[in-house]
Amino acid sequence: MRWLLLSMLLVATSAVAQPIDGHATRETRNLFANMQRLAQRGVMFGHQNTLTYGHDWAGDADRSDVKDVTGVYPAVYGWDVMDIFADKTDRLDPAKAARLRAFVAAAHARGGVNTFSWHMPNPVTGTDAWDVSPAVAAILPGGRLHDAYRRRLDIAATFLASLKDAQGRPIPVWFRPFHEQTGAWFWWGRGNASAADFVALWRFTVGYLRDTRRVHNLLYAYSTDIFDGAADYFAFYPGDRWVDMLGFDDYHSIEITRTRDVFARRLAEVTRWAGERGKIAALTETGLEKLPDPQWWTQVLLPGLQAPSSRGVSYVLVWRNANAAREKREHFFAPYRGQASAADFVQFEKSPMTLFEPDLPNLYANPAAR
Ligand code: BMA
Repeated sequence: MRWLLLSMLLVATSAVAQPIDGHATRETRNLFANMQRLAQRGVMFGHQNTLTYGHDWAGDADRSDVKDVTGVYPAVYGWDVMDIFADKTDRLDPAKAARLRAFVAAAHARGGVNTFSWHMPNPVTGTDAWDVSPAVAAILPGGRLHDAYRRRLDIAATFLASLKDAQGRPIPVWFRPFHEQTGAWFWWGRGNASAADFVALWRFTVGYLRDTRRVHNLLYAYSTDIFDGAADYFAFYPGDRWVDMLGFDDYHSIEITRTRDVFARRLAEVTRWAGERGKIAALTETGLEKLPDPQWWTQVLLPGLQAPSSRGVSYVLVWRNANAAREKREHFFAPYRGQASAADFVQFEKSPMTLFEPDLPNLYANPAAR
C-alpha cells in the first residue's frame, strides 16, 4: 500500500512538470517532457552557430565543423537573436533573419533542439551588450526607453513566432536571454543592474512574449555564469513560475582536470536544483578556446559529465567556431578537420553518454505515445 501511494505520488509529481507557458504548443510541451526524460539517458551535445561558418569555411550548405570531424550533426544548435538585426540597430535585417530561420528549420528537421541567446545591444547607448552603462531601469515599464524596448521585443517576437516546420507548425525553441548575469560584463549583469530590476526585466520580457504577443513556442532558460553556492546562483532568479531551465555557463572550472571537483559540484548542484523544481538542467555554454589539450573531450569534459551526481544534465553546448580568415584571432571551441583534438572528439561522440543527431528519439512527439 505504501509502495502504491509512493508510486502514485511519483507519477503525480512528474506529471506536474510543465512549461511555464500554460498555452505552449503541443510540440513545445512534448519537447520539455522529452528533454527531461532523455537527460536520464545521456547528455546532448550542442554547438553555437554550427551551420553558419566554421574555422576554415563560411556559407557552405549543410556543413558544420562538428559534422566534418565526426560525420554527424550535433543534437543542440545555439543561435543568437542579435543576428536578425542590422548591426547593433533595432532594425530587422530581413536577409539575415531569413537565413537564420532556414538554419533553425534545418536543425529542427533533423530532430535537433534550437536555443537562442541574445547579446542585446545596450539600449541606452546603442552600443553592444558589453557596454555596461546603466540601462535596465530605463527599459522597465515606466522607464523612458520602455516603448523602444517593446519595439525591439516585437521584432524578436515576430521572428520567433515565424519559425515553422514543414507542416507549418511553430518550431519549439529555447530562449535564454540576459545570460551570465552573475558576471559583471553585460549591461544586465551583476553590479550594472539591481537584482530587483533584473527580475522585473525578466518577468516583463517573458510576460510580454507569452501573454501580450502570445508566442507559444518558447521555453525559457535561466543561465548564470560560474557561481558559488545557492545564494550566488539564485541571486537574480525570477522564480519558478518564470523559468523552464536552470543552466550555467562555465569556461573556467572545466578547462583543466585540476578544478574538476569544482565543476562537478556546480553541475551536481544545478542538476539537483532543477530536479527539485521540475525544470531542466543544462551546461548552457562551455568550452576550451583553441583546444590545445588534444584529449580535452574524453579526459576532462566527459569525466566531468559522467560524475554520478551530475546525472540528469540535458545538454552541454560549446561556443562558436569563428571563421579564422574573417576574424582576427583564433576563437573556436569545437575541433575542425585536422585540429589537435579531432580524434579525441570522435571518441567523445562515440561514448554512450553523449547524444548527437543519430542518438535522438523524436523529441517533438508525445512522450506517452512512445
Ligand atoms: C562571444 C564571442 C564574441 C561574439 C559573442 C556573441 O563569446 O564569441 O566574438 O561576438 O560571443 O556571439
